[in-house]
Amino acid sequence: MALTNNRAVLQWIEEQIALTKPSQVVWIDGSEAQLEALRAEALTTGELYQLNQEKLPGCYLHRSDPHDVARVEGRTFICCDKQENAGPTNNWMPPQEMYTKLRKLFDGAMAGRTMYIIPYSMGPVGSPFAKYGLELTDSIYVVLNMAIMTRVGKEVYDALGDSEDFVKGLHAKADLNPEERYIVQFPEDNAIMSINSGYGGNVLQGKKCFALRIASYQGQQEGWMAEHMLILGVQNPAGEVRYVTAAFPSACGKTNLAMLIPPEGYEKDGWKTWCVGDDIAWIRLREDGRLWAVNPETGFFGVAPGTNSSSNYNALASTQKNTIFTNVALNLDDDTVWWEKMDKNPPKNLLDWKGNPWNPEMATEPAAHPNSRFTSPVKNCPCISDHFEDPQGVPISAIIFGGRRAKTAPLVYQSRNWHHGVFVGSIMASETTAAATGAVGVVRRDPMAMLPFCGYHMADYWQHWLDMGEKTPRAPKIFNVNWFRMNEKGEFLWPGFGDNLRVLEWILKRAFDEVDACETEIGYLPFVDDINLTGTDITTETMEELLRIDRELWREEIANVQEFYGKFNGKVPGALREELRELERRLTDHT
Ligand code: GTP
Ligand code: SPV
Ligand code: MN
Repeated sequence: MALTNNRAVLQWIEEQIALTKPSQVVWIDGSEAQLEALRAEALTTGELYQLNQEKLPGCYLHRSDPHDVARVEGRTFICCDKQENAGPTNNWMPPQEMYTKLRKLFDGAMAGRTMYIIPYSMGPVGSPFAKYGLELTDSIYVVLNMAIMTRVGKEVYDALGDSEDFVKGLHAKADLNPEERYIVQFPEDNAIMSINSGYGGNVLQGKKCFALRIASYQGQQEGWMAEHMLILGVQNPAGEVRYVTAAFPSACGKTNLAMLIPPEGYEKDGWKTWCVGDDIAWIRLREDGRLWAVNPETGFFGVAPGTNSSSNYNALASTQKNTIFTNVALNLDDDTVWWEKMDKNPPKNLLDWKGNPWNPEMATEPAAHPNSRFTSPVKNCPCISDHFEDPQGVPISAIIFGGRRAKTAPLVYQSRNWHHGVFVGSIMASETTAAATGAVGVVRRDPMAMLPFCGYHMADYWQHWLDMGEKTPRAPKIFNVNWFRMNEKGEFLWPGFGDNLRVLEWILKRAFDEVDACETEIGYLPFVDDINLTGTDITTETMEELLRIDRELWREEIANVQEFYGKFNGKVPGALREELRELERRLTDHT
């Protein structure tokens, strides 16, 4: 029975039923009883495998199709009316042409299957930040993941009322054919269609499709921002909590920074951290002249490999109940999960992510897929912030950009002002990771970590950033970090993880004018002594190396950025081109 009288909702659903022709339609109401029945059904079909319910209560393993393990950027489209509004960094097709193509693929795609109607909210229901969506899907896995990642339930219909302002999302697994896989956003129609995938960011439409691609466009139209950012509160020994957001590309450390454990000495001194979000931030200017952020999600869809009790205790703790693991390895001895770097000794009796026997001697591939993930409720996190559900969000003092750069980018630097900070974000570059299909380890420009997620022209997006700064009297300070700088032997110079708090301490002091800095051509750098290294074995020489500016590399960087900016057909905002010229001038003057 329909859970709403909203005519726009009912009519749209009817059309999608007529198109996809499911044999059954189920209205998801968000109740635990209904979800439990779906889990039971998924166990009988093999879509889920029940893990050890004593050790991992409420936890399940899912293995995706081996050719469907990551986002597919080459098959992701922004279909707005004019190609120039999608810009050179997005795939585009005229909306009508794409609708025609997709209608053929969706025609009868749910025949013999059940359509689940998922009502969901991004952001606390009723909050000024909240936006609502519906996802129609034929995947129980999608229903169960969406129920962890978003606020699913009848209250969404109540909040929506008669309004037509909801995102219309349609998803069908079809036959998972990678050649016919499409992840399509229609920003001007508030619509998403994805087909022939069952994995992660391709199909959990609340996440990248809505909360970034559609929402970034909405943000530009309505004067707010949707960003690929974690949100973290850092409590100092005086008891004051200051918030940062940080944009790092996929699999570059957001989840880890978002819930870091302070190093021992810091903990003794009374430092604490509070996680608000690990992947997406929606940001609005409030009456007090500051930018405030909410995490629109309610779960973590986190990278499993590398997660262990010392790298990220809080993430590991978050996965100990009510979690869905995707493409990790299975320990047959006790029905628990395993992945690379969970501990040193892989279990003896292990099945790899494809379900085949695995041992280190015969292995040619890792046991867990490099992009294997856990879907865990945010409320499992031991350091979840009291403000997580706050409908107004938290005030941001610093915005941090960063990526994986073996060289070039120093451990940390501060931009000179908002314009320069936007420039720093626009020239971000990082080595690619397993989060998307394609080559891994190739350096590419990934502005604000939004390259695969910006729902409109990237240069207009930069202008929107500049505009937001103009109208924000107490704008956050903007920084850049690089936890991944390497020595000649290819080893990381910086310990990372919990020790990143040492850098955050400096950043937050800078944001409140509590420490001096060294002015350089690229921005403000810390004086070596101003990063607290007590309790580490990091030498002054290592620190100097971490903070060294290699002018030769920076000149190469400028040439590369010029080429990158050149792709935007003269649309790069003047303020950013000016920043690039100024940077070049400062680097030339130096020699
Ligand atoms: P998405 O969920 O894809 O958006 O990724 P994310 O940015 O949340 O990345 P995540 O925190 O899951 O980190 C991914 C990988 O980076 C893991 O393998 C981590 O072990 C590694 N990593 C995270 N933080 C650090 C760090 O400070 N230093 C080093 N060396 N590695 C790190
Ligand atoms: C990312 O790739 O940035 C993710 C994972 O957070 S996914 O949901 O698959 O996009
Ligand atoms: Mn992400």
